[in-house]
Formats: sequence, structure tokens, C-alpha cells
Amino acid sequence: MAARRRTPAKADPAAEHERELLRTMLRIRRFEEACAELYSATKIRGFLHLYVGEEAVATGVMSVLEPDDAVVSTYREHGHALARGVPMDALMAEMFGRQTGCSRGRGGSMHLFHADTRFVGGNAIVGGGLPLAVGLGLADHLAGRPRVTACFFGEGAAAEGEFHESLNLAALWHLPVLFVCENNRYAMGTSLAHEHARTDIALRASSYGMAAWAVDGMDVRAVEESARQAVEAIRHGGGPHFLEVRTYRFRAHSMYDPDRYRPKAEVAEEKTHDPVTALAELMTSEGRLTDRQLATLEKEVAAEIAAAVEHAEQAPLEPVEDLTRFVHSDRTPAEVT
Ligand SMILES: Cc1ncc(C[n+]2csc(CCOP(=O)(O)OP(=O)(O)O)c2C)c(N)n1
Repeated sequence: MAARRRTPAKADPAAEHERELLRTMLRIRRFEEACAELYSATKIRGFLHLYVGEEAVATGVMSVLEPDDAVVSTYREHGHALARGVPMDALMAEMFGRQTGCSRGRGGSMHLFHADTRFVGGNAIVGGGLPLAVGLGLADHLAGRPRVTACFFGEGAAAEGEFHESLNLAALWHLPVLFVCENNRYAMGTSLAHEHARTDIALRASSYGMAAWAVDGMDVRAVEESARQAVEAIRHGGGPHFLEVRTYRFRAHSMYDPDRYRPKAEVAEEKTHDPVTALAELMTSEGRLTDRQLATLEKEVAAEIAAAVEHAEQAPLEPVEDLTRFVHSDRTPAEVT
């Protein structure tokens, strides 16, 4: 990061808010880096899809949601869960497959779930979350609840039938759903232009008659502003909205992927637009973040991650005799919603 100005930041709410955005992005970045290391150490097993480079998307969108809103996610979801407020201890324990994990160790990285924050879950099926979001939106619409469901998915999902069915019904029934397409330009090893006849995803969404636009996903303030506009409109009866958030993943698709399909120069160039560094540098240059504040932030995040790893290491596995528990819910639909 560039040399920092030494002027102390004044106490002002806007600066305070930006520091919280920075904290959220740093928590995601450092959590993901820790997961990569723990995966190499075989502490975390199974599939692991990291969100490094895309932090501004989850951070900007979650920032404008209310506690009663719902979030539907993908298999690249640690960042969504952290930004939504799922406790880090419960996330790391889930990575380790432990009983204190947010899905009791039964879901792992791709199936995080947390009822308290209405984090309705990750989904291993590309596009699988979109119909769920439409269902949640329909339930809220019919019950007259002023809630929004935010649905995250990659641009790869826009090539799936579920994408079109979901957008069509959401528009037809005027449902309170915010569709957030995280366009990182690659669906595994397949680039946008190899997969889509039209690469303008927002334009495609707008053909269903909903407001849809593209936003720079490396700029958390731009993402937040777009999400705020969209969510306010949805809450005031504006029907579904669609954000195509243009971003880039800095790491491979998953820990199994040798990442041979992207030119190294392209990856290097995209890394110069790092959303975390960009916000820190901007705040510093505008006098809203000091060296000391940034160092403290990093220290606090590192301590939180160390505590989460310690918690996960110590937490028990589910006993085998509990294997069939929770297979069927004993809660009524009214209790669940
Ligand atoms: C229905 C379905 N088809 C294929 C796959 C295999 N698959 C897993 S991830 C992925 C790429 C999806 O890319 P995108 O939606 O752009 O999200 P990203 O991984 O870039 O975040 C594919 C094809 C799957 N999980 N589900």
C-alpha cells in the first residue's frame, strides 16, 4: 500500500462507516487467506471456493440490508456469510466440520446456513439459489412483509434455465428480490464470451422488465450506493431489481483448479484494482484513516481469526448417533419463516 498521511482522522459518521466497510472487507480477505492455509494443512477438507478479490460485492450489498431481510448465496459464500453477520467462530467451525459450526458441521464450506441472520444458505448447484429467492420473495409478498431477499450468483448462472424462469416470475409477480450477479468473467475455466451469446448480463435481465444495471464491483462505495438505490426501490414496491456487479476473483476457481485458462498478465493487471487496498488508500489520502488505525484493524482481525481457528480446533464432532437428527424438521412453516 502507498505511503500514508499522518493526520489523525476526525470523528465523523461517514468516516466511521467507511472504516466498518474496510473492516468487513479485511475480515473476509484474511479469513479466506487463513482458509487456504488450513486447507493445505488438511484441517479443512472437501471443496473450497475462495472470494478473494470480490470482497466489495458482499460488503457493499449487505451494508444496506435490514436484519429481517434474507440472503441466498452460492458455494463461494464465506464472504457473504461474514458480511451478513454470521459469527466467525461458527463459520470456521463449519469449515472444520465441527458440531458448533453454523450448519452443525454437516454442510461445510458450500452449505453454510444461519437462521438468526436469515442467511438462507449456500448452494452447490449453479443457479440453484435463484428459485429459492423467488419463493422467499413470494412468501413475503403474499404475507405483506416489507422484506427484501438478496440473491447472489455468478454470471455462469445466467446461462442456466433457472435464471430465466426466476427472473420471469419475479418480474411477473413483482416480487421483492434483489438479484446480485457477481460477474467475475469466468465460470470455472469458461470465459464470459465463450459461454454467453450476449455478454451484457444487465441488459438481458432488463428484458424481463425489471430495473437492471452494471456497477464496478471493485469499488465498495459504488456497490453500496447501487444496492441502496435498488433496495429502497424494492422496499417501496418497485418490484425486483438486478445488479450486475463487475468483479474479478484473484485466486483459482477452487483449491483443485490449476488456473491455466487466464493469462497471467490479466490476473496481475486485475490485482492492481484490489478493492481492499483501493478503499484503504482512498481513505488514507482523504485523511479518514491513519497508519495506526489500519494497523489496529489488521491486528483485531488477526486476533478474531486466531480465536475462530482455536475454537474450531477444540470443538467436538457430531456424535454418530446424531446422524439422523434434523433430517426432517419438527418446526411448522410459520416458525421457519
Ligand atoms: C447446475 C450445475 N452445473 C454445473 C456445476 C459445476 N460448476 C460448479 S461451479 C461452476 C462455475 C460457475 O460459475 P459462476 O456462476 O460464474 O460463479 P463463480 O464460480 O465464478 O463464482 C460450475 C459450472 C454445478 N455445480 N451446478
